[in-house]
Amino acid sequence: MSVNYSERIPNNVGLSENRRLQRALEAWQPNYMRWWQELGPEGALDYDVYLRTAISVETDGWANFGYVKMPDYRWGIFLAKPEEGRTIAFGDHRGEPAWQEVPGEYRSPLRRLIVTQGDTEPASVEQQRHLGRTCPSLYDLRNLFQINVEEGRHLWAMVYLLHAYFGRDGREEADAMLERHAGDPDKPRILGAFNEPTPHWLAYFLFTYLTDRDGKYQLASLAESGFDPLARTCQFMLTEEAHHMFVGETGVMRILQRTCEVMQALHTDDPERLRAAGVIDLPTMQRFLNFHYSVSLDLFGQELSTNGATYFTTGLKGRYHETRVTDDHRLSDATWPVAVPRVSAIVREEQPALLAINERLRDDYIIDCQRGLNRWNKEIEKRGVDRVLTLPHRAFHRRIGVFADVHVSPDGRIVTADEWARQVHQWLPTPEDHAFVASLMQPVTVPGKMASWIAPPWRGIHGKPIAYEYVKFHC
Ligand code: BYC
Ligand code: FE
Ligand code: FE
Repeated sequence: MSVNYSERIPNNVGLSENRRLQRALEAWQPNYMRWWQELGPEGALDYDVYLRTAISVETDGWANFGYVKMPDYRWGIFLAKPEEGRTIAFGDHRGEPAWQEVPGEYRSPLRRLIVTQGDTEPASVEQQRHLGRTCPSLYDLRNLFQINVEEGRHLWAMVYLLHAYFGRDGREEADAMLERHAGDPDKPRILGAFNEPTPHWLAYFLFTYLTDRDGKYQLASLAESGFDPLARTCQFMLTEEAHHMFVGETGVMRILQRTCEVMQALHTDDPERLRAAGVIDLPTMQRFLNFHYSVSLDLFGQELSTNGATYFTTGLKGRYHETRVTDDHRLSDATWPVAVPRVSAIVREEQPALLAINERLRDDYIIDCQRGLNRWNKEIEKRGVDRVLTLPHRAFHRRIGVFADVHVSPDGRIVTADEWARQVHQWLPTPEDHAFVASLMQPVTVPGKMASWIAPPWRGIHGKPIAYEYVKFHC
């Protein structure tokens, strides 16, 4: 399963044995490169970046580190090793051999899933393209670029499936991936969170903690797919996702450490004084957390979804760790508790588990999000500060599903439009919050130096010191 790097498109799928497919992907490649040049990291085409490149899909020794100019990054096609005799783990086809070709009757929903997944990858690169201009350190800049090239590769992963298995429609969908753009009013990205701006590094760290984590849960569900090439692709993508969430979790942690340090030094929790000292106060952190969490919850779709039920029943998309769940894996009679707004309160009602597939995945996601919050709160406590960050209620600030039409406070009360309007500035980032955070974003590009608002990481990358020159600019 080692990757062949002698070809124009590195791969471990024997691309050279399928000339037609190889030619089709080689024809898409220049369009991708043009897109990267126009909408990839701004002004960074010529930087030498200390990047990790996958060289094998084995767990040991699968990466190579070295300076690379991003346009020279070897984007390619890597699938996890096939599992001998793999069978479909859920739905109507449970127990049947996994599909190596697209089942004709499921062609359209399968394509839709792959397109939706693929669309998010270049979207995130577009959203993050201006951040390089305001990096808090070279260490952070390098991690941003590492994530960007990997999201680019995730696009390649989905484009490969479209080209290899969906003929002409697939090629058209692959082209359209480079035509929709994050936040474009005429041709937006498919899912809401991927049209939101990522205007500064606080938004970016919360995005990689919360929105990349949706990626983890969606990819894990697709890694259960009865369509084996999709399952194997997503399994490999998941190994890269872990690093994206690490960047988010440690980024937020380092901001909190710095803030708490200054709170202790100045003996104050007054946001104005803390802001004047160049750190981000905790209420502001909470408001940004509220925003990114709520838009990420929307990514799981409606609480009750016939799409979700169909994906499951037909074996296209499973649950998180499907094979570890102990039930019939068909959900014919099972129920699942789903939160819904009733006259004056939010209550849980038992609903058919099949329809509640999206909600169940959201439940798994929420539990996982809370783990990082616990670690952040422990750090805040350790530094002698008496305040915690909390995840807002799942119904807070939602645009998709049953809560889209009600106003709900972060603590889960249904409130009137008036109360919402009066309080929203305490719950979600205000224009002033954005302006303040943006004002902190002065680039720091001296090796080992950090911006005022963030603590240094506890170690460097791949055994290198924190003060290593992770990015070389040549100017
Ligand atoms: N915004 O029946 P429903 C990642 C639409 S992140 C806008 O509930 P379904 C990454 C929905 O499409 C992982 N529209 O939908 C992270 C449907 O449209 P139609 C991305 C939305 O299909 C960071 C309608 O509402 N991967 O990898 O059950 C950086 C009815 O809804 C939204 C995937 O999402 C929304 N938030 O569930 C880089 C996996 N939510 O049919 C990368 C693939 C729903 O009425 N996608 N709608 O036109 C899926 O599995 C499903 O499409 C969804 C939606 C879970 C997203
Ligand atoms: Fe990704
Ligand atoms: Fe990611």
